[in-house]
Amino acid sequence: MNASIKPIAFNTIQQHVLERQRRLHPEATGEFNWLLGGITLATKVISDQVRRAGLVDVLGTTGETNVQGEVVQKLDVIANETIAASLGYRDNVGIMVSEEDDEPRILKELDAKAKYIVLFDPLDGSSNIDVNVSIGTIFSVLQRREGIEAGRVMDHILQPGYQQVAAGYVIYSSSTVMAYTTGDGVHMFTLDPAIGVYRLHRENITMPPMGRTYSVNEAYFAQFPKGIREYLKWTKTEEAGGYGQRYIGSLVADFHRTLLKGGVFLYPPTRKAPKGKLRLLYEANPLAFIAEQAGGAATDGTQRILDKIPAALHERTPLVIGSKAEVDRVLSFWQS
Ligand code: AHM
Ligand code: MG
Repeated sequence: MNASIKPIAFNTIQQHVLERQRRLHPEATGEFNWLLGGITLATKVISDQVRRAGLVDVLGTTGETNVQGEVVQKLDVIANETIAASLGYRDNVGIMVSEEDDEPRILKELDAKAKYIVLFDPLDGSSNIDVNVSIGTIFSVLQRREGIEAGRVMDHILQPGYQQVAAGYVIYSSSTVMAYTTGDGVHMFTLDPAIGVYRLHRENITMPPMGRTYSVNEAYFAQFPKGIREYLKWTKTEEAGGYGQRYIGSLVADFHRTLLKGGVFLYPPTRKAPKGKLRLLYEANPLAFIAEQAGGAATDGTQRILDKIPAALHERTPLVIGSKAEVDRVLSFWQS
């Protein structure tokens, strides 16, 4: 080859996972890569639908409400079925759990082959779909447990977040970006629309250890616990040194900014949602795994999110997540 012609360097997400596995886990079978391929394929299809919303008939509601009592958007359904179809072909996925489904989808008897359980919020921030604000997909991956009697599906699903083997999210925004972790740091990829692949953008991301930005729906101020109200009042004092506030109303987008720029995202208990609004298994857990892998923290106000033992599929949790020092500061107000 002509020495002056260099091959175009690109590192796709699949290559990245393979390369790290060979280096860090030579015993790995490549099965996780196959599973991740199902998720990346589905999110490329969703990204395409989101980009063409308005041109094709995907905007608006289906006229139904989901198990959580929320209005179902057409794109929610499209995203849900796209992920289900894509993962359904992966013979190593035994169970799927989605925010949009009342019950888990049992694809295969859980055995050594179908060892993965994938939990996801297919389209987070759906209320923002019709107004072109960033939305996203969040996913969490667990493995079936050993020694569980046949048919006891929930025993496999209701595992604490520290048992996750992988987690990630995709944000459909000015570009489509995926971040994931398998417990070896957080890595970020941008979807290259020209060739339809996710290309490495940043490896081993670390969250700034502190940041003077808080992200909360402050319209609920009067409904928040006293300690949270005290923290929010304090951020406006001279002593605090000048805080900024950012709130998009899509968890993925608010988290993505917090991961890159630092600060804290809060969805505390409110009178309307005394256990918080966000779901433990497929919203709080995967983002908490990513936050911790990036050096940040996530708590429900009394304990680490990843230590929570879930009791129900669609369980909700309060969530304070972000830079370690800022999460600790919120806790110091909330717990005093
Ligand atoms: P969704 O999963 O039904 O879209 O709901 C979760 C969303 C999050 O993305 C966001 O953080 C939160 O709801 C916003 O809630 P609120 O409108 O109460 O501020
Ligand atoms: Mg959501």
